[in-house]
Amino acid sequence: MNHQDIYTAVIAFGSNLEEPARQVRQAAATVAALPNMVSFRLSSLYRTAPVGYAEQPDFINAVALVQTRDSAMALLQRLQAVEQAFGRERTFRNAPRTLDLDLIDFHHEIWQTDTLTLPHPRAHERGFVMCPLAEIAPDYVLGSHGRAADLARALADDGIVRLQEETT
Ligand code: PH2
Ligand code: MG
Ligand code: MG
Repeated sequence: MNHQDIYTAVIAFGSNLEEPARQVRQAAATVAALPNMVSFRLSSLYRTAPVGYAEQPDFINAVALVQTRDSAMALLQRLQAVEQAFGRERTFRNAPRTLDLDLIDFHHEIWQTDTLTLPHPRAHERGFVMCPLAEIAPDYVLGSHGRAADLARALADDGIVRLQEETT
């Protein structure tokens, strides 16, 4: 990995415990300040109905489009360390969480390993990822699934509400 190179990545933020909007804002500030981060652009925050395991509070979700000098694995490890620092406990799949940071895409690389699948295998069917991504990068192409804006349009009424700045 040549450290001069700069890579574009998409990171998804989610929280539904312990003041989720605060968790997401603080996590975004932490990720923006990570080593090797060259630029960081955060979407609005969205209130979203839980997908998967339904008997849990609504989520706050957001997406960041970043540029980094990290490799995909280096960035993933840093994101997992941030999750740990925010008190993430892994109980069961889709369980409520103080902070979930998902690497959605990394420079359009394709990965199929035990530790990393890129692009994220379910992101294209999740409005809580595609709507915020479409807000900041409508033309971003996610693997074979197409443009963020087109994916988001089909998912936009899945219980996803953009928060007003002043009420969050
Ligand atoms: N994350 C999940 C499962 N379900 N639903 C919403 N609305 N937002 C999430 O971030 C989310 C979810 C697994 O990571
Ligand atoms: Mg997730
Ligand atoms: Mg995750």
